[in-house]
Amino acid sequence: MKNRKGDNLLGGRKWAFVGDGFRWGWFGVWVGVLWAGCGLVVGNRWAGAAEATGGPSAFTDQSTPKASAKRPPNILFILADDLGYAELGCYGQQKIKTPHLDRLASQGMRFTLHYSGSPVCAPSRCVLLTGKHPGHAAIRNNKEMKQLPDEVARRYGIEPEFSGQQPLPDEEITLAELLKKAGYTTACIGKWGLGQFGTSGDPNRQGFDLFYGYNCQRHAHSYYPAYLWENGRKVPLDNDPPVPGHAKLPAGADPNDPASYRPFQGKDYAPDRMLRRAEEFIRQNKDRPFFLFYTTTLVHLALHVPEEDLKPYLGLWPETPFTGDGYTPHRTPRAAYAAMVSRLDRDVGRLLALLEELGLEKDTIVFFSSDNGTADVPKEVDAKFFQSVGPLRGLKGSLYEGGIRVPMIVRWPGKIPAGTTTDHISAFWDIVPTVAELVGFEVPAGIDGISFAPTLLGRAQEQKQHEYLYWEFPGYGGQLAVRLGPWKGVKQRLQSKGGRLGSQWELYNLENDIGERQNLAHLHPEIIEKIEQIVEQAHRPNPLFPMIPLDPVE
Ligand SMILES: [Ca+2]
Repeated sequence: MKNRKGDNLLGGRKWAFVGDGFRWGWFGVWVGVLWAGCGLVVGNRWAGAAEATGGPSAFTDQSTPKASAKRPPNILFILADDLGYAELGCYGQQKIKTPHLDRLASQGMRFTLHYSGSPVCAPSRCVLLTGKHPGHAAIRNNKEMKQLPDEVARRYGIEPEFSGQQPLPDEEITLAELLKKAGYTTACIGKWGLGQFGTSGDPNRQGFDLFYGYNCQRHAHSYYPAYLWENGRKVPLDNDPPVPGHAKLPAGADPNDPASYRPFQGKDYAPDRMLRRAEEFIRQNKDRPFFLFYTTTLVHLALHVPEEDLKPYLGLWPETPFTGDGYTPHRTPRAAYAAMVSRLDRDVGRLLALLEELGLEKDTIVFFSSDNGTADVPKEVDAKFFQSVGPLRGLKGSLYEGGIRVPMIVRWPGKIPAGTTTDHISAFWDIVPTVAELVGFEVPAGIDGISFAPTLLGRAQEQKQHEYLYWEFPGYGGQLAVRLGPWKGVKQRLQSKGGRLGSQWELYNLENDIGERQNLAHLHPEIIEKIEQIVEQAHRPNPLFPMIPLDPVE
């Protein structure tokens, strides 16, 4: 089902209100506050569902397959890392093979206008898990902890260089906490980045029964580390010595000799471990509702991929060896990157095959997305060669479309029409209310998302719309972006001296300028004015992540 494109135009009826009491007299169209909650379903249909084995439940939709009548749907949310908008075949990729994800799209719904929570890792995940937009979220940048309390570092054996990121505060309510309350068994397997063990951001304190993988994002730069974590316990990996995430080819080493790169090839590949743990978790919980947040590190750098995955791409394209500085070197960076994307695809295929084997396909809603656009490091990732973000402008770290527009595929056999595409404009802050509506639990007050469950379930006419989408990002020079109907306002370099002296809004009409090439700001001062009002309304100061110049400088 394809939404009618015209419906998304500014001033069209679909542009409902997000904030309370926030009104536009836009083109004289008054659309009113059309809703007072985000797909809010009162009551907790599944409280205690884990205990209910086969008894009657409230989930009695006659169209539901028999197995589903017994249980609420599992949620498998697969979040790729740094996967660009056009790196999957089903999103137009020509060079890299992704058959499993293409098949997933053919069995579900593919979103063409879905946005991540931020152009970098940690804040994007915070937005996804809390349902608060980037001007309201607790975490707004990748902020590393300089030092953990000694007691915490000692108790868990955390090395100073892997102290983790700014912890998610206790008071934030995550999707995992909500699902746990609704009777789900919950796991995050992959990369965390929202606070070390023993802090308020400990995944076990944020609703996850099981955490397995990398806590610190810096630790995750190596795919051949010395260990991963299972909850607060280190699980040793067979990498002796472990491969670092960052290194240069040694002086004098021949960049064309494969042997020069051996030190950067480990033995025990972390994605293998994470996949196996995920399969184990699914098997262990096949008879009760589970939420698996599978946050694979693929396809984030470094360029670490096993030989067997690399082989199909070797010799296909001209290569310039990457010898450093940056992440670790690779002799064939194009082949390595393509292999990592295909490896991600293979791992997704394994998880889907397991659902099929266990007869859980119809009982499991599968989401697939990416936390931000393709990495902006041309010697390591040739985004131009791969056309990694298609016609979009910008890459990871940028609030142009290429940094934040991401793939989103959702499959629920028998519920979500197969092989469909939607241009519903949605973002990571919509995930909490969407899952809430699909599963049937109450969303916390004060979140910003709008459930896109109506779109998924083929009731697009009931779909409520965002009036605008707002991003602020204090990193990469400081940026703001607002999507308002077809319009996109972008402000860059806010924290440079030039920015403080008056960084200017750029304005693009995405309906006919998807590449954000033609700045129309000078022609539409009235839209710039609206955008500035939105910034004023949407931005809420966060002392940990000051947004200069919106927040007063100390
Ligand atoms: Ca990322």
